[in-house]
Amino acid sequence: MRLLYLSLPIALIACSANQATPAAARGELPFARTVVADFDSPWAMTFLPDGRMLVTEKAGQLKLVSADGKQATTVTGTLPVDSAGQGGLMDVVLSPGFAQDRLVYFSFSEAGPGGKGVALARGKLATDAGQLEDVAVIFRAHPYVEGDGHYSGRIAFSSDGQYLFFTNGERQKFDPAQDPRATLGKVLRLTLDGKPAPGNPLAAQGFDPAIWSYGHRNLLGIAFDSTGNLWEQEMGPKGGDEVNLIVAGKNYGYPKVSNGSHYDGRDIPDHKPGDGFEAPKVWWNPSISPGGLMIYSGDLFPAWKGDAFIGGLSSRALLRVDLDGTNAKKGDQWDMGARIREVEQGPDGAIWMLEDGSDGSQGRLIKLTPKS
Ligand SMILES: [Ca+2]
Ligand SMILES: [Ca+2]
Repeated sequence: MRLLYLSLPIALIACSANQATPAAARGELPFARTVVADFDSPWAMTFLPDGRMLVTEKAGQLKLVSADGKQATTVTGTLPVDSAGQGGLMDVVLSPGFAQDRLVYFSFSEAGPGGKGVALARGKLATDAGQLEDVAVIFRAHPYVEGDGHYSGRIAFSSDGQYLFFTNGERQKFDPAQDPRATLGKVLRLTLDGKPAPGNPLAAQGFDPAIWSYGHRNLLGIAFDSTGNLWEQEMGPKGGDEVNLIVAGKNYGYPKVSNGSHYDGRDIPDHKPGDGFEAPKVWWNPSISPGGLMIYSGDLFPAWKGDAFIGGLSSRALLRVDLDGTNAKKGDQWDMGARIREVEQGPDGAIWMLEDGSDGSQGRLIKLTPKS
């Protein structure tokens, strides 16, 4: 009773201090937005060393975009993609040795024996950047299954440039995420040539030799921070979207455990200490539908250095997650009024986003800079 009495005036003071609504609650954004270009269902982007950009469009086009966004040409030499449902041309990332080897890695969905799956390919960007040469598929998820969902297909390179991490979604089939022989529902560690990396943590236990971690659902973002921690975000089931710290050999639980539940209403046991599964560092209920992940290392927004930025699809938001060593907690969630598919850091430290819609309808490339 005494505690309640004492706490009352403090609560009242807190209320009156908040009467001036914070900027975030008024919907004001702490950055300026510039619309740079417009695309047809863009999916991913990356910057070339000269400031130009490569942007993928889901239907299969790889666009080369001038640094000011005013000119966009189609890069020739890409592969045919199966663009249906969530599939299409997906991620695009430069080789760690791009300045010398000019290799570009990209992922896409394709039809094949058994159904459909996500493939990883690479090619050499011609000096004028208008053409990919010597394009070859270097890895395919397995097995291929029916359906057009949860391909994942995000690419990241280890900080030392030795390994390629590739995400394979569970294709809306649930159990493959726990199947040691399937690459579905996994984070994979490959060589730069797309082979299973030697020394992967579960190979000796009979897992597919490419597997680095398992028990994932739809992994649409993967990135290393400046100290070498590997972060991943995935679309979980209803109320269970996650940011995970990826540790070699660990089981992240799906579909056996999740802080969310199945979209058809069936329960999934929550993560709890000692259950043998890695719990997410951050999760969202209601769902945000994370579409892309970037870890900020620039100078334009010094307060956000080292933090993770996530594009939200159903949440139509840009989200910031505070990263501190191996800890993570929710930061900001800014309403963008459109599904955000991809987040990238520009050469000058600006934050760039791709909307998820079609040309002329929220398929825009937007640059975020500090308010002047
Ligand atoms: Ca990107
Ligand atoms: Ca649950």
